[in-house]
Amino acid sequence: MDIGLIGVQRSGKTTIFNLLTHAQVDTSRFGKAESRRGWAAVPDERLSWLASLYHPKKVTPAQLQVIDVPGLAHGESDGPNRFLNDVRLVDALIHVVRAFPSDLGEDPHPRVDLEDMELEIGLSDLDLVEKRQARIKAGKKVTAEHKHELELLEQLHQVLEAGERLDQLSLSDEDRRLLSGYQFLTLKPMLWLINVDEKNFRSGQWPDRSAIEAMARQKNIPLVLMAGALEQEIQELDDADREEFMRDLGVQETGTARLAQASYQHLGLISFLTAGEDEVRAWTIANGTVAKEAAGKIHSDIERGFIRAEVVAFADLKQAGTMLKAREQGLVRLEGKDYRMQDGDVVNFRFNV
Ligand SMILES: Nc1nc2c(ncn2[C@@H]2O[C@H](COP(=O)(O)OP(=O)(O)OP(=O)(O)O)[C@@H](O)[C@H]2O)c(=O)[nH]1
Ligand SMILES: [Mg+2]
Repeated sequence: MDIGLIGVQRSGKTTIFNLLTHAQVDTSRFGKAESRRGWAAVPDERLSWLASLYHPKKVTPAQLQVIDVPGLAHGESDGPNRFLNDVRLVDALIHVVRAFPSDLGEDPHPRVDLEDMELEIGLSDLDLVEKRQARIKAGKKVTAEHKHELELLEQLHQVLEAGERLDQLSLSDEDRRLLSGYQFLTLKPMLWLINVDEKNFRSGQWPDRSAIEAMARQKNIPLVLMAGALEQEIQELDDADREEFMRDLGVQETGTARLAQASYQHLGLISFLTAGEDEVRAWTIANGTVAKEAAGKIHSDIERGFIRAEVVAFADLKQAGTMLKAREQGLVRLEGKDYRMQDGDVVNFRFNV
């Protein structure tokens, strides 16, 4: 699962990237023109509980790949912005919106920034549509499939020209498949991360709040309020200090955890867990994935030789206390290949190759 961080210049993208991936990229200077990738661990308290039960050699959280790209420059771009190419292939986008006064003392104008970015990604999609239309029309023969695609592209063109996102269009599964190859940015799940300073985080008030909340509702985009720089300071504290700081701030979970939860929810993702003396681990799958496919996440051999999945819900296991007791209480089920996996399932796949 790949997630792209986009936003206007100096909105705090690299700060969020550092926070999520525990990287230490310098954010003090302008003009960083390259994109970078890193892995973010998905916080999951269930792993620590399982680790205390199994004392494994290794604990491996679910991982999301995060891509940090250079910021969108105001007024400098004519034509599609080059940096958007670096996020063309991601599964989801996080738009980091500056709602704190910049280090140059400029007031934030998050609504304008949001509108600019929406316009920019819309134009980028429009450019793709037009190129494809031109290519089909320039071809020697226009087949029936081409005709259908041209009609569809015309529809997309209208939506984009009206300043709407393509995900507002209800598409048939077939058309969705047809379009998936284009990697349209406005068809990707998106989340708006409102990046504020400590004062606004505490008060819950930030510039343009009601206008942006209305925009988000209309476009069906979730908002996550976060104080990026502050979160990074919190992350560097030791456990006891961190707890106290968070209590004082009135939050139960770190920004990273809240962001991961929002992404999971919005992207329709769940985690299943495997536990043993070697490793305790969380695996990311799409909601609706069946047991046999989930087994393939671990290894293609396990998928191919799939026999049964031994499944216990994490909550049941925790309540029983140990796997043995869970078994005695009949909480461990044997499921077949078509079983729909649930978030927090602790699984042991039986297979034969
Ligand atoms: N007050 C405050 N400052 C922040 C916050 N997040 C980032 N900054 C500061 O804003 C400046 C830019 O942060 P970056 O994380 O480099 O922003 P960016 O979006 O990656 O910038 P470019 O890649 O140059 O577009 C730095 O000086 C950060 O310390 C925040 O939540 N609050
Ligand atoms: Mg940056």
